[in-house]
Order: sequence, then structure tokens, then C-alpha cells
Amino acid sequence: MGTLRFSDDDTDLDLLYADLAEQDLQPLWRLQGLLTRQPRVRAVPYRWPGKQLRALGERSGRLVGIDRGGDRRVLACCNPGLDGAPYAVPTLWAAVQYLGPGELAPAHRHTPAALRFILEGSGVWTLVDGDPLAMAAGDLILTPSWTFHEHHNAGNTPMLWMDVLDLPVVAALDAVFFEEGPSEEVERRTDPVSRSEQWYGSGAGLLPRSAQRSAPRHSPLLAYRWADTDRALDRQLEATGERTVTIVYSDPTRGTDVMPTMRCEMTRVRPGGSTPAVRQTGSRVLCVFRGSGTAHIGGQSWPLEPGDILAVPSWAAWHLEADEQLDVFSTSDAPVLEALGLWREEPADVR
Ligand code: GTQ
Ligand code: FE2
Repeated sequence: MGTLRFSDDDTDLDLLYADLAEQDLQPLWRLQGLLTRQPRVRAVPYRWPGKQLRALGERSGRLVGIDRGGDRRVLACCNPGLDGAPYAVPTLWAAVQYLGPGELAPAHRHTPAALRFILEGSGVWTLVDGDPLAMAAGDLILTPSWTFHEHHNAGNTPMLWMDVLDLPVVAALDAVFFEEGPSEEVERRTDPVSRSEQWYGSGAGLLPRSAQRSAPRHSPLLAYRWADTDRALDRQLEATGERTVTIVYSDPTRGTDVMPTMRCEMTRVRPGGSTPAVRQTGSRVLCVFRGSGTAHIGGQSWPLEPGDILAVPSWAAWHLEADEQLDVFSTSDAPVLEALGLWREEPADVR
């Protein structure tokens, strides 16, 4: 009862404003900042240094166990422009997850979709609806919406990876559901090749005759291996003769994005090269895999090291420069903007 009450020196108008508030109505003629000429973006360009993420992940590993209920040892990147919301950008959750030797993060599922980009190590398996996906540095692993997933470390070294979820989008749509997995522990399988890769991971254009084309909204291939990504980057760089190239991870059956809400890309920049400066609608999270250089985002610059996570807010001009050869993974909400007819991109003049 009673929303924001506007006031005015004119008595009749002031009484109108009182009655509007009483009826939970607001006059558009007094509202500002709704239809802005350009996106009015609260998120700020930002970098979380990889060294800090690693050190704090390790400290959490020493102090915080993984128990039923807690389930995940995760540090969420919080954009300082978002008033304490645990989101890297308004549409994406980005976090580092740390799992020690022998540890198990038990099964659950949720409607927000997740992906993992592995920063270092190997020896962890993620089971997606029971299919065991090995995780190693440079791999991209998908856990699509409402698939059960659990992580177990079968090796003897800790592992660290980046999680990205479309949680803020699903939350904005009031469509978050969550469910714990069965409480009996399932077999901690460590198959060298997942079923998903047996069927869909043999290489470009080689699909099972029974490939499902219709039902799933996500790629049936759930693991994209670094060796394949690395080779594709080198070949496409050679083909173009440029000093930078970006590949898009795609659903092998349809050529679309890997999941309906998130686009995944990997950019390679040769030493001394630079990506074109652009601004785009929608938000992006970058994660430095290898190399060094500089990120320029919305007028700010950061030196880059492996493990750094960066936020690129909507419509901020951005580009990357390489010192040593630079490999940067990125996730954006571009499929959502494209589906809604809201995608815009233009070259940005920054020099
Ligand atoms: O690994 O299942 O960063 O459920 C946030 C929520 C990771 C996970 C996150 C999750 C997970
Ligand atoms: Fe999860």
C-alpha cells in the first residue's frame, strides 16, 4: 500500500500524487532514467587477479570442508558496481572452485546452467547425469540446466577452475529450482572418455547416425578438450594470417551456442598483436588461460596473468593486447541478446 509518493507545490497536483501513491501508481512524467539513450550500466570494468583467487581458494581449502548442505567450495566474483550482489556482471555468476585430493562435491541439479573452465591441474571428474567427464587444464566442461552434477578429485593434487552460471538471468525470470541428488554415494567413476565424447567428440562433422537434433537445448558434447581448442586456434590463425583469432565453442549437431544462455569463446593473440576494439550489448566474463598482456576495458587497463578473471560490462569498449602469446577464455550472454533481438556491436575508437 502506497508506493513512492511524489509531491508538488500545486495543491491539486499534490493531492493527485498522494492518491496515486495510495493506489500503487506512479506518473511516468515524474520518472527519469527509464528510457536512456544508451544502456545505463551499473557494473564496472573489473579484474580479479589470478594470484589472489588461487591463494584464497587454497586458504578456503584448508579452513572449510565440503559437507552435505554446503556442497561447493566456491568464491564468487562480486562486481563492485552491483551493490553487493554476488555476480561478476548483471547476467553471469563467475567463481573459482577449489577441490582438494580425495574430496567429493556431492550431486545436485538446478535450472541455472553452468560451465567450468579449468585453470590448472587434472584428476577431477565431473559426473553429468552419471557420465564421467575428466577435467584438465584448458578444458571446457558443460553442466546444462537441470542435469545432475557432482565433482570428485581422484588425484593427489588440488584443482582450481572457474565456474560460470547464468544464475542471475534465471533468477530474474523467477525460474530457479534446485534439488539435491540421491543421498547414497554413487560410484566415483574415472572413465578416460565420457559417453558424451564417445558419441559426439570424434571430430568435426562426424556425428552418430542417430544424432538427436530436436529435443535438447544444449550441446550433447559436454567436454571441449584443450588439445582440440589449441589446434583449432593455431590452424585458424594460420589460415587468416592475422595476429588474433577467436573461436566459438559450438553444439556439433546444430552449430549453435553450447547452451541457450551462454556463448563460450577462446581468443588467441600472438605476441605484439591486439584484438579489435569493440563495444557490444550484453555482459562478458574473461578468464586468462595462458600468456601475458594487457586488457583495456571501458577506459581502464590491467596487466594480465594466467588465472585472472575480468568483467566486461555491456557497451564498454574493450580489447586485449598480447606480450607473450595470450589465450583468453570468455563467456557472454550473447545468445540471450540475440534471441531477443537486442544484440548490437560496433567498432570502438579507443586509440
Ligand atoms: O559446482 O555445482 O560456482 O552449484 C555455483 C553453484 C558451482 C557447482 C558454483 C554450483 C556450482
Ligand atoms: Fe551446481
